[in-house]
Amino acid sequence: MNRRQLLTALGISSLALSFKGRSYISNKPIKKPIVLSTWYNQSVTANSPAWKILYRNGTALDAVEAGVQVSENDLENCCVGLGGNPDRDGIVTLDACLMDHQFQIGSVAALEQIKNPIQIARLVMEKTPHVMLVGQGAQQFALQNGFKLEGLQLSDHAQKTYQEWLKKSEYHPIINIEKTHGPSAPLSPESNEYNHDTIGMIALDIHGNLSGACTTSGMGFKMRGRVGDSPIIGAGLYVDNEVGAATATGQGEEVIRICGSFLVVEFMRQGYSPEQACKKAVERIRNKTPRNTKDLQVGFIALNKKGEYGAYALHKNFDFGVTSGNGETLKVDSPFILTS
Ligand code: SD4
Repeated sequence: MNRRQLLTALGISSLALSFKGRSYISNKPIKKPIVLSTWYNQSVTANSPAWKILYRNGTALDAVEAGVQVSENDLENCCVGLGGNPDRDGIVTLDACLMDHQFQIGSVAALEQIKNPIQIARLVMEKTPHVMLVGQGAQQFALQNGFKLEGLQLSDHAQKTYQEWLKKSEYHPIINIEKTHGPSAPLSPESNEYNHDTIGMIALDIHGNLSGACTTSGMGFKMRGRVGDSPIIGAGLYVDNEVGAATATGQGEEVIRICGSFLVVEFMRQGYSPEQACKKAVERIRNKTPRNTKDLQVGFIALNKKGEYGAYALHKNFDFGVTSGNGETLKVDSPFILTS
């Protein structure tokens, strides 16, 4: 048995070999399976089907795909699936992607009238030579694969919020950091509460493999054609099975600007803990963006090969849910760097 095989047998990952000496390296037993997702209010329900799959020795990919569909199917959810808030023209457009432990990726953006964009993203990954389909082409592909076209009607809450928004038709990507977020949070155009709650979910299965999924209706009242970070591999989601996985929520433009989730994974590769890695990515946004971060929220969650997890946000009030061990979903408040 060589040194690598010996360490692997002892449960010490190959990552530990490369970065021994850093705080990230520990000999603690690997915590698996485990699944976490952005915004605790939706994690509670979304992690549950994911956990059932993981608990029965299923794959992380199947788990995250099943998990995020809970939010996609929830018409009360302001920010995921067809119940989400529309763009300025009153049309709901959906973005989603997933990535597995073998660097397989699939993504759809600006998809309209299709209920589960994450399923289409998976089909893009498995059935096409491409990694991303957008707009009409994505819709056509969904229909060719047996999906049905849903109506254009907005959900009740989206209709109400849109009518309210139309009075001024102003778009400020401002996030009221004083209020509690989550699907059940009060929706008001003034507070821009409706701009949140993309679900990003990352998981480590019993086989030691990582996968992730991310799905959203994007920022409410965005310009027609605007695409955020959520369907962009490396921005809204990234997985490297040797290292870890990360996903993002919040102002997508800022996440894209720094290749956010990729950056978090790369920081973990350098030996940083998931929390430290998320913090460094958030600091990168604060230090580099030409915009004023006072009104911008971004949050990352990350998970490494050891089942260690963490998060960081620009502002307070970002939380997430973690399910492992006995299957209970733990609420975790993310640390943050800015207080005003
Ligand atoms: C976007 N990142 O479209 C998404 C929005 C979001 O919680 O995460 N909301 O920019």
